Amino acid sequence: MKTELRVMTERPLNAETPAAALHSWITPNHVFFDRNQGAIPRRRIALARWRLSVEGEIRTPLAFSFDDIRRLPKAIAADTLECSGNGRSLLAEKSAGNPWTVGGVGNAVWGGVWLRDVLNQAGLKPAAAHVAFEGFDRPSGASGVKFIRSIPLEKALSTTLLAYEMNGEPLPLKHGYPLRALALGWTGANCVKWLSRLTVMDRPFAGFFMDNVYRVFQKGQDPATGEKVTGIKLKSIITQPLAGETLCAGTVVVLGAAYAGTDRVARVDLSFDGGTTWRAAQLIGPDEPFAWRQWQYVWTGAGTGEHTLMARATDGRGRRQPMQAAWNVLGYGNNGVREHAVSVRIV
Ligand SMILES: Nc1nc2c(c(=O)[nH]1)N[C@H]1C(S)=C(S)[C@@H](COP(=O)(O)O)O[C@H]1N2
Ligand SMILES: [Mo]
Repeated sequence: MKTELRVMTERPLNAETPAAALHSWITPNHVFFDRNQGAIPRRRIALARWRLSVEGEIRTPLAFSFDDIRRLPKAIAADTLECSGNGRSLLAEKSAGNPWTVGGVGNAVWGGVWLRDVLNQAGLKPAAAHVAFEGFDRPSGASGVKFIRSIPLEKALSTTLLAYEMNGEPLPLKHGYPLRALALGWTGANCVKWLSRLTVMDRPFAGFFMDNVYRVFQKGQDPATGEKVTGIKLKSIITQPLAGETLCAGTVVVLGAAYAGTDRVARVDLSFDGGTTWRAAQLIGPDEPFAWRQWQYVWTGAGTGEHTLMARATDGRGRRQPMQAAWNVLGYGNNGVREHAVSVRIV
């Protein structure tokens, strides 16, 4: 079984989790996908040197030491993190960017503090409306544009975590040591790693990583007018059997995971006939907000031949995963049922 990351680019490091390592509810840290716009810091910063500065539309500018952060009430949250471009290479029409298949996603239990506890210490001014996050990773390329991203204050004050632990371990260097943001249920781009500065603003941060990318737009459209990528889209993936596997006729256990960003997964249905008929899968395992839900279906009487397995999720509001994803220039949010179908041979 292949359980090593599939590296797409080395510099910066972009690598996806193999489908075979997406079986468990918790994605182990060593196979968790890597997505970087710039260089991963070479070594762990000394905690004594690290500071998180809080600036902007606040009453008291503050610089938190790591101990200051640790002294705040501890928060624990499960969160399935997905890169906005995950699934891009499975789209029927090509789009630019890293060729993710299914593995630009993972689930972890994160430990840290609520962002609201940090912001409340600084005291918000009435004009506060957005929070910008800046990391200390070195930007790549000659342009030297830093990965700075902002989220609306409402999200920042409700369900945004600043995490220093990932699955019970100190946050690994690659994943943002010592502290990263996690806008729970939102795509990875909203979860800045290696945090060094928070700036409270009266408007969204303007810059390359806000206005040129992480926007859903069509050919000929100005990217800045496209919708911002925020919540992770409703989606279901099949983790067993794997695409291209040869299986024995009889009973086949089909396993997968489904996720809905800030929503809950209400059901998952499977089709073995191209979407004509659907059969309900059983939801199994932990049921936590913002985290994926595992499911299984025991397929009895699987006959010989080529079969295509499709999984379709429905969220808590009754909305169904689309049969085909809505295309956009940068290939964000591919959650199509057909694009994620798995073909196997039964002998
Ligand atoms: N500082 C910083 N934070 C970042 C990035 C980055 O390049 N620099 N990449 C973002 C993107 S696009 C994603 S998908 C997630 C990936 O997190 P991971 O590498 O821990 O899986 O981190 C986000 N946070
Ligand atoms: Mo991403």
